[in-house]
Amino acid sequence: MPNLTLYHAAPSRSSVTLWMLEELGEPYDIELIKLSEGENLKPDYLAINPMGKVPALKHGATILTEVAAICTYLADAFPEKKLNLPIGTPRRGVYLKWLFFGPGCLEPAIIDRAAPRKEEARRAMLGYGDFDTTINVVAKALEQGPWLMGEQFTAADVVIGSNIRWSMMFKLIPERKEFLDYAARIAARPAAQRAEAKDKELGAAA
Ligand SMILES: N[C@@H](CCC(=O)N[C@@H](CS)C(=O)NCC(=O)O)C(=O)O
Repeated sequence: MPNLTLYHAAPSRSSVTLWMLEELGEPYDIELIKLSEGENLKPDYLAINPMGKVPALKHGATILTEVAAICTYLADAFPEKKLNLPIGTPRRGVYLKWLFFGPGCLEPAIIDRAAPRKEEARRAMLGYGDFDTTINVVAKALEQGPWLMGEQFTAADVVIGSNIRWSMMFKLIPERKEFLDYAARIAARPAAQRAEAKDKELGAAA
């Protein structure tokens, strides 16, 4: 029986962790949570994630939540898969920066742009500052490529790459060459294709 179980709704933010698991290539189980039926708010699931959100990951006796934390954790737990920059690697700091930049800056910048607040917050109050700066910072980091950390594809690309992909799909970010090329490179990855196909199948069955 696989030691890894993903609590997942297809498609949703947990699809990012599904992709990460496919990149990892370790066996895993999926426990589907039907958001439309409020299964995420039932006591059984709240015992797993009291936030009532997917994803959650069970690894042995460890349960953790939050997309970027799960991706960071998996990359570190299976270092032989080379999806992390291990402790002691000088550029691990930059790698961690991108893992935190996803949920801390890029995602909130995109969501705030898509669903603006009635009263705009001051730039200094927002962790991401402003949308244009955030987008420019990511575009600059992708200028050289192929991946955020250069030649090595890492968990940071799963986190940031997922944000870029869905926000391009919904036309929430500018169609810059850096993003188009990055999204095309991601789309060509067999693990991303497997995760997408699995999600379609699970979504259709639900
Ligand atoms: N900060 C969380 C966000 C997770 C999240 O918002 N998940 C959505 C699916 S896209 C969810 O579970 N929504 C159900 C609900 O809020 O009722 C993470 O990064 O894992």
